[in-house]
Formats: sequence, structure tokens, C-alpha cells
Amino acid sequence: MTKARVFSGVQPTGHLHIGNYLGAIQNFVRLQHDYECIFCVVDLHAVTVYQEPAELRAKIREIAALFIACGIDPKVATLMVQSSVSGHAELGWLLTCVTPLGWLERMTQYKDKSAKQETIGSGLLNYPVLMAADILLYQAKIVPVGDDQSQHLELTRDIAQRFNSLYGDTFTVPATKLPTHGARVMGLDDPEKKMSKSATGTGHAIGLLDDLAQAKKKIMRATTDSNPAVDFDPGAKNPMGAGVRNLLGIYQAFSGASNDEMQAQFAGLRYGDLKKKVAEMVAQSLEPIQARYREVISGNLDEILRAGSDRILPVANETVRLTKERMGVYAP
Ligand code: AQP
Repeated sequence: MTKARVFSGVQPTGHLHIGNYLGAIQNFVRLQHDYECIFCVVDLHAVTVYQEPAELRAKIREIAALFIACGIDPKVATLMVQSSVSGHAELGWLLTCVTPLGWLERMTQYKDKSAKQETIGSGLLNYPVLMAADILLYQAKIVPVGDDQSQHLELTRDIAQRFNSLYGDTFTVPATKLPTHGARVMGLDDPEKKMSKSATGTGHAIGLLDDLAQAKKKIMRATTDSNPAVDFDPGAKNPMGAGVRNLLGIYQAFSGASNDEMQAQFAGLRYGDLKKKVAEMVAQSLEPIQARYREVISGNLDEILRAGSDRILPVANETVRLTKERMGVYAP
């Protein structure tokens, strides 16, 4: 029996953080043996806001190396860079033509990101259509992402269904796969905001390649609340705040501990001790990733990425051909 296809991408827009790992990459690693997986560095998404070209080139390699360092085996899963398969951009245009403007203007990520720009590039608005194209190009059934991408996945399904009803069954309608824990890791300095690569502030995110002593310090300085110790009781006079829930969530997502184990380990623990345990867990989890990264970044990464796009190219070409044919665009 053929395996169902999985697709997901990560933007080379900064340094990957533990939110990207727990929300997405950890699930990539888990899924790779049971599905036909394609994991992509989505560089065409990165340029929706200005990127310094030399830095962007370096970040593409950094993300690809981190995929492998985190446990993705390029012999099992396909690793590739989005811009090396022209079908992404081509299908992106074809799907743009069936996507109502109002659908894009409603996207919360567009509203957030455009509010921070002086000039809003049209690519920023169109970004979710390109993301839909990335997924539909490979007829992926499952898309593992963090919770912040749920709205874009909903839009992907809407675009696929609209196309299918206009032109006949063409695209697989994909399902979103969120991790059980770590679907939305929050900033350490401000637990009301999602941990983000592009956020400023040294205490906000833990980078996967952060110096481990610095990473621990960031956790020790994380925002908590005015309670002295962990209290899981939701009916407590002062229920625990978002910062403490975030730290517990990070620990649980890294360790895989059950809810009962979390209660047993943390109930009544003072916040200082909670932070020490979380800091240890994070450092212990990042250490092997960093060691592997140092090997991979100086290895045959470009060869791996080229082999990945070569392997997947026939699938992309066939979807573009079929889409053009369905739409009546010249496709001899
Ligand atoms: N804080 C988060 N918690 C859980 N998952 C997260 N992801 C991102 N932030 C968190 C997931 O990581 C994958 C790759 O994200 P991306 O690079 O495609 O872009 P993003 O979602 O916009 O991530 P960032 O870190 O916030 O980047 P910038 O600042 O550049 O926009 C996705 O699956 C995402 O859900």
C-alpha cells in the first residue's frame, strides 16, 4: 500500500527556536517513517519581507542542516528548497486566480505582519496562496504545523475545494496535524505573545543553536506570576498565569511526560525550582541537536537538497500539468 503524503515547510527568516521545533519539526521526525514526507525550506515565503541576500542564502542552509540535526533522515524523507522546484510559484499564480481577495485580507498573520511594515508588498498578502500551492502541489494529505498556521491551513482547504468545484476534482484536501503538546509556545518575556523568530528582545525566544548557558539564563528570567509555586487547580484563588503554563508546556513537549507525571513532578514546586528543571530539560534536549548540526552544516548539504528536489519533481510537474489542463491553460 502506498503511504499517504505529508508536506510542511519552514521559513528561513531568522534563527529557529524551540517553538518551531516543538510545534512542527518534532512532529516531522515522528511522522517520517509512517508517511511519505516532504520537508521544505520555504525561501519564497521569506522574501515577502526584505531579506539581506547573503544572509538569506546562509539561513536556507542553516534550516536544512537543522532539519537533519533534529532527526530527519534525508534517506527516508525528502528535504528540499522551495525555489528549486518552479511548480510552487507556477501553481501559486494559478491558485491566486481562484482566490477571492477578501479571504486573504482576513488572515490574522497578514494583519499582524503588515501593521509592522511601512510599505506592504503584495507578496505578504498572497503568502497564504503560495502556502496552499506548496501543499497542493504534492497532493499532501497531512500537514504538520504549529497552531499559528491553522488559519492558513483552513484557507488551503477552501482554495482546494473552490478549485475542485470550479474545475473538477484536482486537489487532495489536506488535514492539519498539530502536536499534542507545544502547538503554541509563547514568548518567555511575554507569555501573551507567540514565540517568534522575528520578535526582538533577547529574552523572548530560545534558539535551537543558542549557547546553552545563555538559554538556561533566559528560562531563569522568564516571566511568571505573583504566586510562589505551581498550583494546577483551575479553581484556585489565583490560577496559574500564562508564563507558568508556558514553562510547564515546554517541559511536557520536550519530555513527553503524561499529565499525571507532570502533576506528580511539579505540583507545589516553587517557581525557581520549576525554572531550573525546565532549563535542564531544554539544555539536555538541545545539546545533541547542536552537536549534530556542527557535523551536518559542513557536510554534503547541497547534494542532499538537490537529490530531494530531483526526487519530487515529477509529482510537482504532474500537478502543474493537470491544473493547467483543467483550467484550459496551454498544456500540450
Ligand atoms: N511559537 C510557536 N509555537 C509552536 N509552533 C510554532 N511555529 C512557529 N512558531 C511557533 C511553527 O513552526 C513552523 C515553522 O514556522 P515558519 O518559519 O514557517 O513561520 P512562522 O509560523 O511565522 O514562525 P515564526 O517563528 O513566528 O517566524 P516569523 O517570525 O518569521 O514569522 C510552522 O509550522 C509554525 O506553525
